[in-house]
Amino acid sequence: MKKILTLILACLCALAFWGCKGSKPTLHIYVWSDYIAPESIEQFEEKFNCRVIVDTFDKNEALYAKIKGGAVGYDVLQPSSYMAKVMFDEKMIIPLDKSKLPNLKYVNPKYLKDSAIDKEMLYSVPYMICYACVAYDSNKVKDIPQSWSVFADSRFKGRMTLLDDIHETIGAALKYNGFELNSVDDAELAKAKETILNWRKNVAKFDAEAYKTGIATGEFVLVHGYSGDLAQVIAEKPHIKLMFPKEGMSISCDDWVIPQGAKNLDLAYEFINFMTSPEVAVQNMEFSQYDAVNWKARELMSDELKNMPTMNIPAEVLEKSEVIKDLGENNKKRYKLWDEVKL
Ligand code: N2P
Repeated sequence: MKKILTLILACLCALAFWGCKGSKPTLHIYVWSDYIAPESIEQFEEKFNCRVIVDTFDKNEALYAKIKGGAVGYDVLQPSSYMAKVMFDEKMIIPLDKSKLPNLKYVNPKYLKDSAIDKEMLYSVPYMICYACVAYDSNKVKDIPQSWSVFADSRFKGRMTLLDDIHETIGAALKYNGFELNSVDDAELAKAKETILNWRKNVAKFDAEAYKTGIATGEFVLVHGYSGDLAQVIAEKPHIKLMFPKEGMSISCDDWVIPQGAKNLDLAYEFINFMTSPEVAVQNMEFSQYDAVNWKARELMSDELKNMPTMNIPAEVLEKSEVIKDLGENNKKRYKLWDEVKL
């Protein structure tokens, strides 16, 4: 009996030893969907002998609520810049040690100077720029204006979607009315509400994820969506076209940040640095069709990507487009409006 017990103990010790030897550090990241090339994740895992677990979200508010609600265990997050600021102000993410991020030298300095919210990259590293625009099925949708007013067109009733995103859809309605994207003026917001209620009569739903499959399969004929995601669809289905409303669009950037309490800090820095290397950044541009905030990666783009409409937005539309900002206390006005207009 004693011998058997000794044998079992020896086996358990051996198993524990091999288990430890075989276990790899695991990096948990929480990011937007369809945004990171699977091969980048594989290359990172191989280079750093680790595993990466990728969880995805489709709204900044979902990310914020999850982390604020106490979700622990993530090492890297990917909020849009205005949400990164909120999270930093609320001490949900940490200031970055830039000595661990040598690839920051590739981040486009013009973007930092002109458009970034965190100009010094104190707590965030920019990843990709995104515009919210419109995609339509050119076989079924003809003669549309280059304007947000297309959502008022009852010809497409029930076959259009608007983004399920407070700042995007309120922003589009404000721009349509000639106001600033980040306006918190009561009269202007009231006008935007009236516009959304008018558009709402014609849209099937507010949606931030299914619109991609919806426009690709013909379920919807016209959708409000994120530029790169829409470009992913048109790369496969050339009859889907993009429309950049003449009144201007929203511009947002999604950033890498590290949450308070991240368990794998060194690996988190390695991951952000890896994703900011030009070769990996361009791999992700080609995959996601978004525009990386990386001057060197932009030089490495394929001709095919260079020619995509999302890389050639008309200058007059860009001039009227604005970066989404954090509105502080005034966000409450928008949450109230959003509750009143949501289907
Ligand atoms: C990625 C969507 C990111 C756009 N699929 C929102 N900023």
